[in-house]
Amino acid sequence: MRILLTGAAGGVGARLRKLLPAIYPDLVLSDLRRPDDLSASETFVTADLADLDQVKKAVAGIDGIIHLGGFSVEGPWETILNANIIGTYNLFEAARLAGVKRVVFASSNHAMGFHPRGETIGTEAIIRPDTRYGVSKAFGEALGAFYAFKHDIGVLSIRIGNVGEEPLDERRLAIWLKTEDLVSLIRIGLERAGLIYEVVYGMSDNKRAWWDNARALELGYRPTGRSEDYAAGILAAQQPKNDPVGDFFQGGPFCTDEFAGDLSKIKQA
Ligand code: 15L
Repeated sequence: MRILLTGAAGGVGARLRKLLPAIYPDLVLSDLRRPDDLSASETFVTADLADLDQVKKAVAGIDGIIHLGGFSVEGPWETILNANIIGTYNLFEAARLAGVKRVVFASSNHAMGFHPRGETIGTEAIIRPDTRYGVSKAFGEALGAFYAFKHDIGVLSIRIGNVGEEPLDERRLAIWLKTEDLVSLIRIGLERAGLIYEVVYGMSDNKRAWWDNARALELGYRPTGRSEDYAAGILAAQQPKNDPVGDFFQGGPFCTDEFAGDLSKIKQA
């Protein structure tokens, strides 16, 4: 399979560039700018997702896409609109026109960030984005379902927690995703026979998880990372903070940012 990785110059893209070539030797990378450390063996196409013609060029001859591209945190509406809303539309539209068979969409936990940490949610829970960024990820998931059923592209939306070598703090003990586990989920999206449209949570085997990832397990996911192995060190190093909103909701500080709601009312509802 000839695979396109969008957002290849970002943090998660950099991690995937180390692991994917062994699995998909015919890998094409794209982003707004060339990664500084691009090697001679890597194929790179510059593409602005907001420009359909550029996306069409990047997608030509591709069998499957891993779509990480876009703006990966909260930002002004214009930024989110261009990079994530128009950009993701262009990506799926270019995929349809080019006859791409599979798309793995990097959604985010922030599509669901306003669920309380005390609740365990599955993939059927109501969408509750915590930011304009989270709204754009919910849009991307909806777009994925639309292109899957209407245009026969197999799509996997992965609601990614936090990708890294190890969990960073108490919140990330619940949502940590080891890079190798992300690769396993990507392989399900690109290779699993008969896949039409699925949503899974992008987390490792985390004891403190607040997501029910049963569907991912049914699809064959076997995570290897265990955040609990890091828990004692992280909890001992954790600095006290005063963030009642962020501490209550799964989205953490993304919920606190610009928050003008009534936390006590929400807690009583
Ligand atoms: C995300 O969606 C971001 O892309 C990433 O930078 C982290 O902030 C992550 O969520 C998180 O929730 O920790």
